[in-house]
Amino acid sequence: MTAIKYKNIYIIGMGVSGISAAKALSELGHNIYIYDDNKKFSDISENLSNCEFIHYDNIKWDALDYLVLSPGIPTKLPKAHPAIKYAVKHKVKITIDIELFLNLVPKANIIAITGTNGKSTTTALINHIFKHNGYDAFMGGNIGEAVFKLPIKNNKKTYYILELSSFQLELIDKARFNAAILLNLSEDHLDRHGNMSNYLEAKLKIFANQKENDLSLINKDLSDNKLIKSLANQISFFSANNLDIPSDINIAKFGSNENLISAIEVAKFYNITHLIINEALKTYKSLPHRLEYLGEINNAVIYNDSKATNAESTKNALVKFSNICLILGGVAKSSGIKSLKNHLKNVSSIFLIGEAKNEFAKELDQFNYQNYHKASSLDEAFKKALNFAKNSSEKVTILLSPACASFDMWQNFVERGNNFKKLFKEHKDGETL
Ligand code: UMA
Repeated sequence: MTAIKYKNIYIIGMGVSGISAAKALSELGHNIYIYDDNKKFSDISENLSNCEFIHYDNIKWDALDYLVLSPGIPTKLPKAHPAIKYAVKHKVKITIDIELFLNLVPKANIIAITGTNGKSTTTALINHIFKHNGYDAFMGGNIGEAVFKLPIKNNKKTYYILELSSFQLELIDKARFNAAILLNLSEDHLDRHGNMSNYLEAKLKIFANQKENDLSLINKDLSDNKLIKSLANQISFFSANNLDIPSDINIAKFGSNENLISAIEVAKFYNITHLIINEALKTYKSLPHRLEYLGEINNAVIYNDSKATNAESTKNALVKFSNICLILGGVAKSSGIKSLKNHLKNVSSIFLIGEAKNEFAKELDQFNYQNYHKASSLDEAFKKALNFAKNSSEKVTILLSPACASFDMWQNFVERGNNFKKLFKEHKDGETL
């Protein structure tokens, strides 16, 4: 352990990342102060021994070394968190759990994955291939496992495979990633970044501290972008069209060719053979809520793609099936569903739910797509979709792929997906009664 021994660290946000950072860093001997704007956390110190819960107006800023922000805390937009002003005034370094964790493991191999869609699948796939090859691999980050929940192993034989969001990358300063991937880019999180150029700039921090022999992979589709062109001699492009794997491997479970090809490139970079890679691809199982196969009811095959929180992600799902009954809606992203316009030929009917339903109905009218129906809940939409399937002479794919955030009805996409799975189970059980 080097730079951060026995520091005074102030952690704001007591979610998954804040709590695990507070626990791990206090166990390492640092002085930890914590805070969360949500009053329900004010007695959290009782569970976090040695961590003092204190408001940012009352803490001694001059004595602090770090302000650690949870990824969900805005640094600029829509409105910078008030603690940031204090940190700037008192020259306290503003950072993120990822950076502090990586300070502790400088000898380990760090592989980082970002992009708008497919990050979790690519992260899980790389982890699966590495484990299959016998490597000591751990995955974490935006995928849901905060880095400070992972074991701290500072040696060359350890591989950390990290999914990183633009919120996390925004606060990266010195962390170096030995292999880094930018999978793709489409409109998302503009409430936090303001515009696409800022969003891309945050994502490109994944390459900022790389050295000559590190692997820097970017999707070739982005090669015309000005910011990316300026990096051209330091990066390699991968193309989603160059897929070379045995034909008996079902590629739908990888979400997209981008995920699959970039994961294979990383595995090859770390000397994993084709034989091992292909074996691992065969045994890989898709993650929950990402084109997750649930089963069949009567004439319908049902998939849960609750993780599709933007239209680009839903578009990826639509190209994989035919005769689709699509459940769409929630809290719309600023770009709405315009990227679905040319991908509705496989969609037989759409059931609209949530806050976005009227807005999406208008968009569908503009696309001249008429076979849509509004539903008051996910439950009603699913019932209507099952009914549609019953009356169809061909097999139907019922797909929950909402192209929206979930906050109007659920806490997050996981809760939305779990509710859908529960509905599936109830109807399935009903069928077999
Ligand atoms: N809070 C404040 N003040 C604020 C805002 C939030 O005190 O102004 C508090 C909340 O009251 C809450 C805590 O901060 O108690 C939540 O912090 P958080 O939103 O950063 O959530 P965590 O539970 O720490 O989860 C974070 C990531 N969340 C976000 O980026 C929003 C998780 O990504 C990540 O899995 C986890 O760290 C572990 O690394 C989730 C996500 O939605 C999956 N990511 C976005 C995405 O994928 O699109 C980027």
